[in-house]
Formats: sequence, C-alpha cells, structure tokens
Amino acid sequence: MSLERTYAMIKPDAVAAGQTGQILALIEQNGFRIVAMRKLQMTQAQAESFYGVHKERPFFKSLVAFMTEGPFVALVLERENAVAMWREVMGATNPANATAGTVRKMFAASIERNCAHGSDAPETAAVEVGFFFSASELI
Ligand code: FUP
Repeated sequence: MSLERTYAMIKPDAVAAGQTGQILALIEQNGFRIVAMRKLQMTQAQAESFYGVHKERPFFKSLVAFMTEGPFVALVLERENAVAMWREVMGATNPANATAGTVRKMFAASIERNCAHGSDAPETAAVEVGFFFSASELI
C-alpha cells in the first residue's frame, strides 16, 4: 500500500489544557510522519467555511464558537492508510463511545469539545489541507 496524507487538528480544548505534546507523541508513536504543522487561531469565517457541511445542524453555532475560542494546531500527517488510521487512533467522535487508549477517550470532554479532528476521506483531506497550508509547506 502507498503512503497517504490526512489533515488533523489538535483542537482549542486540548491546546489550552497543555495536551499538545502528548497528542503529538501519540501521532509519532503510531507511525505518522508530520508533513506540516502550525499553531493558528481560526476566524469565525474560516470555522464556518471549514465546517460548512454542518451549517444546518443544531450544534453548528456552538461548534464554530468552540473552534474559534483559542489557538489550535493544524497538521498534515502521512503514513500508509493515514485517513483511516488517524481516525482509529483518535477514536469515536463522542468520547463516551471511544475505545480505551484512543486520543479522544484520553483527552476529550464531550462530543463537541472532542480534542482532535481527522479528515473522513482522502478527497476531503486534500481540501482541508488546502485550507491551512500551501503546497510548498508540505515537506
Ligand atoms: P468527526 O468526523 O469524528 O470529527 O465527526 P463529524 O464530522 O460527525 O463532526 C464534526 C464535529 O462536529 C465533531 F468533531 C464535533 C462536532 N459535533 C458536535 O458538536 N455535535 C454532534 O452531535 C456531532 C458533531
């Protein structure tokens, strides 16, 4: 199987709680190469656009408020089967349903404040990477 890339975020809750280093360690321990990494704060317009697929959902406003409340870490990760593997390492969207040892089980407080993001398909990953990185930053 060939190398694949995914877009990941360490969300504002985990950054504020000082869990960035522990999550980065899990990323590397699980065989991902960090292709790009940057600490940023999303504007409201960026968050609304990034989560545009959810704009009709009841949690949309609250999700945008959460994602703009403080800095997050944007990452591009690479390994074989990166999209599915990062979602496995993160665990279920709702930490209550996440398997022991997953990032969300260890660090997330709720389905909204769930500490990490991962793309759901290679095509989505390519779009999401383009939100925060230019091609020359993917090294
Ligand atoms: P995931 O792919 O695991 O990030 O989950 P989704 O794409 O279904 O949801 C994206 C984000 O919306 C989640 F990370 C958190 C938020 N969300 C809620 O706040 N409430 C919900 O009921 C579902 C999702």
